[in-house]
Amino acid sequence: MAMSLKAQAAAAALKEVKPGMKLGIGSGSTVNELIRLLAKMVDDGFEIIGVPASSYSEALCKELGVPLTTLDEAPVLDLVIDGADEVDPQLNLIKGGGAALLREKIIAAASARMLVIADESKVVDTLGNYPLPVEVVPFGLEATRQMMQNSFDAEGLQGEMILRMLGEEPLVTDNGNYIFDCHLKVIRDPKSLAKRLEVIPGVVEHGLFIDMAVRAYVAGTDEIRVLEP
Ligand code: DER
Repeated sequence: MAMSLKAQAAAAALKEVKPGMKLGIGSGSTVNELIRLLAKMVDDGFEIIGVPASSYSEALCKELGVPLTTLDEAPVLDLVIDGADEVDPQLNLIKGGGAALLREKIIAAASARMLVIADESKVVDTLGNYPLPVEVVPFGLEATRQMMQNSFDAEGLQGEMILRMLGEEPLVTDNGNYIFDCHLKVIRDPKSLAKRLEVIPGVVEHGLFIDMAVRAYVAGTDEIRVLEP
């Protein structure tokens, strides 16, 4: 059976994984394909140790036998491979669709290199059509919302902020926080917006990954493209 686009992108990125590497493993459905392929390599004797970026990735790695450690045991990683919700030409990303953005960014920052794996639907000219996830502390939520709105206004951005729900309750991340999904449509200056969000006390982290990814493996219907900034 032909490999899915996500699996093809994952297989291409896995060529950069060398035996004995400490590998950051992101989160999401494309990363799940990576984990499945990685588990087959481990079954064939490939030596690797992974640090998962979400409880979902951790559970799948454990289920399939991918050896794991923690960032406390391995604070410097050789490589991280992760998905994205949007990828622009500079390889700036929007991430967080799966609510794992804080751990994903911590692991990406601890990794020497970050690779992105995605199908071609994620590639955009300008970030923002995908709602920007922002992880916030539950305390003072409405004050934080107002400060975020001020940041958007200062950037000339319009957009609704929607508290991400899980059923009837706000979704709680692996770190005990909430997420606002910000429907900004077009983010002309992601770096500037990132800086404005980072100074808001109630903002824990945002889903703009700026100047972090060094290569993206993008699976299209008839080819794998390798994008670099
Ligand atoms: O939530 C995340 O950051 C995921 O990596 C997301 O950006 C990609 O998820 P997908 O591979 O399921 O599309």
